[in-house]
Amino acid sequence: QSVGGFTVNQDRLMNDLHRTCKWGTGKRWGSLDTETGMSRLSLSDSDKKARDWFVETTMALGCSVTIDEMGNVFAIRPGRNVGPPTCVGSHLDTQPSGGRYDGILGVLAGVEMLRILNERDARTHFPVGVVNWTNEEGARFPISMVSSGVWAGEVPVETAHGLREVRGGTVTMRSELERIGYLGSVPASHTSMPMAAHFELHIEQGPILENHKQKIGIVTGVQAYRWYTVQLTGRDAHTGTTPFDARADAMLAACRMIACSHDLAAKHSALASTGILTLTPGSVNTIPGQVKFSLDIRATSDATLETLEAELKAEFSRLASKDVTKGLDVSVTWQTDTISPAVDFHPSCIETVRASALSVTGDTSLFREMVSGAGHDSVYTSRHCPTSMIFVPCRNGVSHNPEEFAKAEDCATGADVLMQSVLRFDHL
Ligand code: HGY
Ligand code: MN
Ligand code: MN
Ligand code: MN
Repeated sequence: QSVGGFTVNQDRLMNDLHRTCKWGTGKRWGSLDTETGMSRLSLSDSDKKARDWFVETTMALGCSVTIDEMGNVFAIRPGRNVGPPTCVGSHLDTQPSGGRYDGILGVLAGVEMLRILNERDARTHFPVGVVNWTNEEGARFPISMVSSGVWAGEVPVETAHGLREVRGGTVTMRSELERIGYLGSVPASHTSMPMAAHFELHIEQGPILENHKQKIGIVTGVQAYRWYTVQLTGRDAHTGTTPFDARADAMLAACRMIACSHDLAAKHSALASTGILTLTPGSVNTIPGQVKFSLDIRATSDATLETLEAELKAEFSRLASKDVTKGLDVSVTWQTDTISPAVDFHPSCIETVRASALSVTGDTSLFREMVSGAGHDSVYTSRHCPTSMIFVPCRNGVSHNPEEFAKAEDCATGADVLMQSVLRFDHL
């Protein structure tokens, strides 16, 4: 049976999604199926509006709000006893053309949990909290989950503060935190903001739950991933006068490398993707001398990524050499932007989520254990406190796309399992 018989208010939860999603969409959210996607990049003006709403709303619900030096926002509701809070967390920042559930649902489900606890005048043993982690997506600033990474002691705060935008430019994370008023004075650290546990509700962002007609994913861990920026330097030259054997064509080399990365990854049952590609000078009749592209590789184990990385580096050098280009050498340099190791979540939290899923759905066929294909802030919280995640299905498994959609009743079921997990953990 569910702890306290508490269930979330589905309409209110979805209204919060409507309301907060107007910050970052071109127009007010109409029907769920047709609205434009979200573009609420971290520390942007629209992110500030969503953050301000989160701070005001949780303070009005009786929480103390702490903002740390990475702009992570901790809204803590007191319990009967003093101690580290059992937290739910996720992120309000989105992809440049993303969906309206990724991250957002997890934070708003936390707000709804606070509302229910207040309405039922329930006082938990220990404090409970809701956390908004800064720049989870890594879309604006190039290290994803960077702020939970600082909190976990895995990313130096100076490195995070110094990050410049993926798109180039002079602003840094620090200058943007300052500009929007979220450069907190509290160190971003698990020692200054300890947590008893961290649960994260998130859409699955893949097709497994929907394909199996299931409602809840009990997330047992997260696969490993690494992000690189690969820079190729050839030589600008005239497209009409330069024979193939006199070219150092960085673009041709890049095409071969990107195709090769998919083949090598597939050989290791891994994934490889290029989402950003820039070149100069960008003229029809000039062979590009400079190309920069992103490389995102994913696999269930770190060892596989180690092997794949070494093979990719060797192959890219070969593909850039004149033996293959039949022209002049192209130089290759690698920059590692993100290393997110594979993690296994804590058995105690996995058990708690499973018991909660049963108490909410009453039917073991409606949920399954699974590993997350996407990275989440829970990767880093699991370094310092018991952590697990709850997935809900999303239509066609599509995410990082304006078509991202999750049914209201599935969001509510996930929010109930999240709330139950917190209450169960608090009672442990
Ligand atoms: O890339 C990821 O998996 C995460 O959304 N940062
Ligand atoms: Mn996310
Ligand atoms: Mn995402
Ligand atoms: Mn993520």
